[in-house]
Amino acid sequence: MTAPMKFSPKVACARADGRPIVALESTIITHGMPFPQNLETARAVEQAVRDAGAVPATIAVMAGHIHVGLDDDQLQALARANDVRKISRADLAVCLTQGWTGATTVAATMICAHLAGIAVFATGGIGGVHRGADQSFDISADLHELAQTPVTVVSAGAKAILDLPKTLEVLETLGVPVIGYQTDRLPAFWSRGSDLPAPLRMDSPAQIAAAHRMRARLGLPGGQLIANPIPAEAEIAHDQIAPIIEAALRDAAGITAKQVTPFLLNRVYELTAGRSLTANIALILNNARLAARIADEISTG
Ligand code: PSU
Ligand code: MN
Repeated sequence: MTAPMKFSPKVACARADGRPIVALESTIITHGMPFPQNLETARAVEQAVRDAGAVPATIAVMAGHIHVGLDDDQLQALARANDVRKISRADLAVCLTQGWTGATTVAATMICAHLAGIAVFATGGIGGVHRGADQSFDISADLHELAQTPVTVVSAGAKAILDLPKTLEVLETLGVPVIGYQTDRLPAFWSRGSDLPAPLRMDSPAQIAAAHRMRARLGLPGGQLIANPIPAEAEIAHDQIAPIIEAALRDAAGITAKQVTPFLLNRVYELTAGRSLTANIALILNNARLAARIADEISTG
């Protein structure tokens, strides 16, 4: 009994040849960005992975299968649709058996990447502990996935709409290594740094690949979270974004569950007149390039 998966021809070839592959998520396309920037970004991120010498594998659920690697028609269909479900660990099996179209979050993409034998995954920012979680109990399933699925996830930190200190505490409790890439400070998505220290630091893709392999040798089940700061020219300074996040959070009163993160990202987009999206695109491209280099080190090591 195996998982219902369909590999694109290019991903199938790369798997057969043992070439480096980078998994990419689809929730960012369907729930994280507006059309047409979502489609342009999905294509550009795939190209960034190719330019860095790896094969991109964007993952989504369609017609009862986990698709690993999408063609341009499939990417377009996802980017234009507004009835795609946001799929996390809890939803994956139901989405498949019901035949729904589903976009995979960080958690679900990690599960699918691991099933496909892909070790590295590039995203924007992971989900985490929401502000006010002491009342709402809203903590992303992404954190628990990092604790149990052995995939190295390249992010720009956790999204700054979250409670970053609490997110770090939960990651520490769950035994997830949070590794600042060439930085001692925890990156904060749209901003290069927060006032929090990065728990660990590494400076090269080879070091990150070595730690990934060591976790396997130790029999440790979970993954690694790489926190790669947004490029300086694209960042929105912390002082500038902080009041906007506060305003977006006020506007989010009454929004719950899966809708919270998409609502907040869209509200920050509106309140920054699109600047947050420009930054989001820049950081994803930056993560895709780093992920390709890590995947290359893992495949040759
Ligand atoms: N990174 C982005 N934009 C996004 C996301 C990540 O730059 O939209 C998505 C990811 O799929 C992540 C999800 O898993 O947001 C978190 O949702 P939640 O807080 O509901 O777990
Ligand atoms: Mn949530």
